[in-house]
Amino acid sequence: MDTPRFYYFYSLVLLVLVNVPSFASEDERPNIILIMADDMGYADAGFTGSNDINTPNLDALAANGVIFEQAYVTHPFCGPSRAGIMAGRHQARFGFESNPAFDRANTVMGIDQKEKLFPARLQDVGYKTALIGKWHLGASEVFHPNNRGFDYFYGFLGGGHDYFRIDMTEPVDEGYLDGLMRNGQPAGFDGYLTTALSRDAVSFIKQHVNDSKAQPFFLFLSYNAPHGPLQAPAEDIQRHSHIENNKRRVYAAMVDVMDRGIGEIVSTLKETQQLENTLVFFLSDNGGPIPTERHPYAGNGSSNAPFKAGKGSFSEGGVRVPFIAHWPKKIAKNRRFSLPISALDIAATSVGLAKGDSSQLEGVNLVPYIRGDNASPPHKYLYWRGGAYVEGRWSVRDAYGNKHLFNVGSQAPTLYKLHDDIKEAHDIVGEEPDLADALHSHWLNWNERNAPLKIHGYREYHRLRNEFYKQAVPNK
Ligand SMILES: [Ca+2]
Repeated sequence: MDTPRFYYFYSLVLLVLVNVPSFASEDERPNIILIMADDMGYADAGFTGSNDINTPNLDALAANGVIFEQAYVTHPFCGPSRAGIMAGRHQARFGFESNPAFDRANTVMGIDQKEKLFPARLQDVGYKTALIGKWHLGASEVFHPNNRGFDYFYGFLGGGHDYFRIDMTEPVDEGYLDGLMRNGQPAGFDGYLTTALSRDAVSFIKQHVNDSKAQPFFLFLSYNAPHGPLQAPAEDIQRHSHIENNKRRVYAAMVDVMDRGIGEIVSTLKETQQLENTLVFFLSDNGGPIPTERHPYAGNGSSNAPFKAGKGSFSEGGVRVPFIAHWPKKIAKNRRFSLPISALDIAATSVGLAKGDSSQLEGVNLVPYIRGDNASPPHKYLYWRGGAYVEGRWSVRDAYGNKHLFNVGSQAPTLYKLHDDIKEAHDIVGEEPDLADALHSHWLNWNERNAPLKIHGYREYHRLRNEFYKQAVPNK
């Protein structure tokens, strides 16, 4: 062969090999669907032991996939937990530790613009991305889902929404009666909101598969169910008449409608031959809110049994959540994974499988652990940090169930051995001071790389704003 020509040909081949991503010819990368419940109690799915609320569709996903027995979110309430999940980094790294107030004009009140959210990382490597439902990471244009990694958005920007109505003549602080949006345009919904979100998710999948069988998609189906306001269609409440407690009866109906929607998603994946190679995650964004001594009428009727406390607390009831993954192609059925995992792992797993840019992500790709290729604990330590109304509070646990925390509402730090004391009933901080010190040192070390709290919680924000305008508006 003529030598210069050979090199020319050879470098051309190399150029092509280097420039064409390896997934271009035959894309084996999975679709990814992240389904999130809002304020759902740990014990309120069949697969976590509920006997008065039926979740047959979630249970089928659990049985045909993997149940994570020790799965944690990084914060015990909505906004910060979701910020961590979307960024794939602990939200304390960028100071997002309170629920942002709903304010379309405020370009500070949302998730740090410097954070590259994981859907944007998927977008960069060719995924079609969609958010359907709740956002809660900022309401101004700069935080808008379409500007933060989602090709498609249908839903609402605040922390929740009325399930039946839109009423722009009756504005409420957190936007619960505002119109919905679809890709920057005003939108509405027919009937019950949870059903409308499920229906939109089904349409998105069908349309995407119809348009492009080759391109994988990422769908974040972010239900606000069963977060308040407690509302459900009358016939669904009626079907739960066996539940005596009024709140829990409505709550059960809300979970039930969500579960049926998830069933529709699974059916659609089957119909479109996508189920086999779609990785579906399901979790709740924090523990269920339950009545407390200070607020005896609080809560949505959820149960976090067998754990202590609920939403807002660093006890297990606030941060340990129902969590499953389903991916027939790569994850064997009937699996239970018993080592601690973090909601931050969703981003690392997804971006890892998509062959995207994982730099700065703090979670781990769970697949080698689930499949048994890696038997070590995915996380030696997990960390929590207070913010907003719980500043100065912290929590840390290790892979062996030792948990040291200065909890919301506590007078002093406590220490528990979760493997013998799942209810966190026996504080042993006095008996094992060295263990407590060692855990706290790990927390202090971790905290050195965190940012200070950057935004006010919504209550404080509205209080300050109202105070300000009270002074500004003359009485005459
Ligand atoms: Ca929540």
